[in-house]
Amino acid sequence: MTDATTFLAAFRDTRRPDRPDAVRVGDRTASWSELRRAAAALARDLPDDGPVAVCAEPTLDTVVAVVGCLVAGVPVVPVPPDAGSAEIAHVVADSAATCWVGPPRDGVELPVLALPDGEAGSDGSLPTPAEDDAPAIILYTSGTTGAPKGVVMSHRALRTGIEGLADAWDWTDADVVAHGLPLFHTHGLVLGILGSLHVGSRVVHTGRPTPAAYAAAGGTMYFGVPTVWTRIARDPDAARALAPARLLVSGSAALPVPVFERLRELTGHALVERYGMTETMITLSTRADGERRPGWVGVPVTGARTRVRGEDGQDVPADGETVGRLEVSGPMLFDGYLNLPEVTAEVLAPDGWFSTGDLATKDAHGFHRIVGRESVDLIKSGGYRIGAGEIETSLLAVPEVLEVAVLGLPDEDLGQRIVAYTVVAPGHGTDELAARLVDHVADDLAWHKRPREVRFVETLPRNAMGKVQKKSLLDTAAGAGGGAPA
Ligand code: MLC
Ligand code: AMP
Repeated sequence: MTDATTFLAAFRDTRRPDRPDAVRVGDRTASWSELRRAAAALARDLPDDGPVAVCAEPTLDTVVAVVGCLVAGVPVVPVPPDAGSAEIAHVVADSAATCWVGPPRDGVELPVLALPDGEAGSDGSLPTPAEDDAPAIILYTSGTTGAPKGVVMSHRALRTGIEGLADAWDWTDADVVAHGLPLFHTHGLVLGILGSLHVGSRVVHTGRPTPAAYAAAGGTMYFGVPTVWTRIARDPDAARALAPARLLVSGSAALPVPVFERLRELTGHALVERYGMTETMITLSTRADGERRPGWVGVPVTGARTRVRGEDGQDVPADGETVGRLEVSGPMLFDGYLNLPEVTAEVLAPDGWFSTGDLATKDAHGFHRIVGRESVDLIKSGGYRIGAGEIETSLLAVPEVLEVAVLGLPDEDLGQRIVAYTVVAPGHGTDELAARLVDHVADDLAWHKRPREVRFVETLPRNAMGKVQKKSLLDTAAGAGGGAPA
């Protein structure tokens, strides 16, 4: 079956002419037929009794592994290649993964499944597609507290999410998608790679998302997080090289208005900004054929619905100013957090409305602006979602650390940078300890979750109940030139 209601429809459709350079990752390229044969060969070898963990390095092998799982109907768990010991142990245990694809890792006891040598013995015939509602992928993402949660996305959620974007962006098989984002999150993996295989566009993964690599990628559609766009805006030659593209798209965090304006000057493009979450795919976007308004993330994509609710549980006026809690619904939403039905029930109502935790406003034309997050404990740094709680837990395991409060302070490059306010015994607050704390988080959780700064303080501000007053720390940081969060 290769009809359009199957995820990865274009890639599955053997009637389409082959594309010799369908997927490029770094310096390796695969045609659709090569990828089909490699994925089919892997699918044949996969266990059918549980999720498969894939070490999601930015390589063509990762693409083969993920696509092999999807066509086999076996849920895939992309694991950040920089994941530290505690994080990797959690993801492997929580997902109940039955095998591991990728370079062996210390502490991972699972059987390692090697990718088949070449496309050995495979004619590229893909297995019968999984049911639309079957789980396709489990993406681990941070909450305000605790270890990352497994977000279960069905084939239907991925397919309808991509179809909404194809409509919003006029995304077709004539496009070449270019990006250099990680292959363990929605943005880089699901949209960039799998989205291209569904729509039929070529995709070029640039390795690291440097301005020079974007300039050389020859894309018609570029995907980037705001940090990537900020760096391109500071490199006028690289930015000008993007002028021939059709669409430049920003998402995963707020795009600063000055960056939008600077890129308009340099590239002639008003960036498309879109809003999404791991749990929801992309639900809001400005459109290829519509208004692009700096600081605003546009209108619901096809299939998605939104509402902005006030304290009283009612819709706030659609006046473009009144702020409320953003809720979304649609077929692109997740099924729930793995093993966490109660946590799921707190955010996903039985009628399908999901509480995003973001604060937003909507205008009379249905345009949305994201104003911020309800909780200061969810940090967005370089487009990565990081929970303050998981970093605090990790740091408290270091014997010298008596108390700690982690905050996201405004940062021109990363949007927010992770700062750990740390109380240690007198005399222990040295540069050596600060460096050791940063390394500890990188080794325990992930390189991209490491604090960028450790500030030693004598005490943390607490209220009468003993709860740390993070807003007060933010205000003090702003007064000291650290800036208030946007
Ligand atoms: C990188 N470095 C490492 C390392 N990784 N060193 C040791 N160990 C590791 N594991 C080094 C690099 O070589 C480099 O050194 C330096 O660290 C900085 O590297 P960088 O790649 O520039 O990283 P950094 O500045 O930290 O990150 C910026 C960034 C990154 C934008 C590249 O934050 C990023 O990839 N963000 C994307 C996050 C994302 O995809 N979010 C989507 C979530 S899904 P040197 O010496 O070479 O400079 C979602 C849904 C939606 O949100 O709406 O899309
Ligand atoms: P993640 O689960 O990593 O996708 O993170 C989702 C969060 O990223 C959302 O809840 C928002 O806080 C933030 N986000 C994503 N896109 C945007 C955007 N265009 N503008 C502002 N915030 C965004």
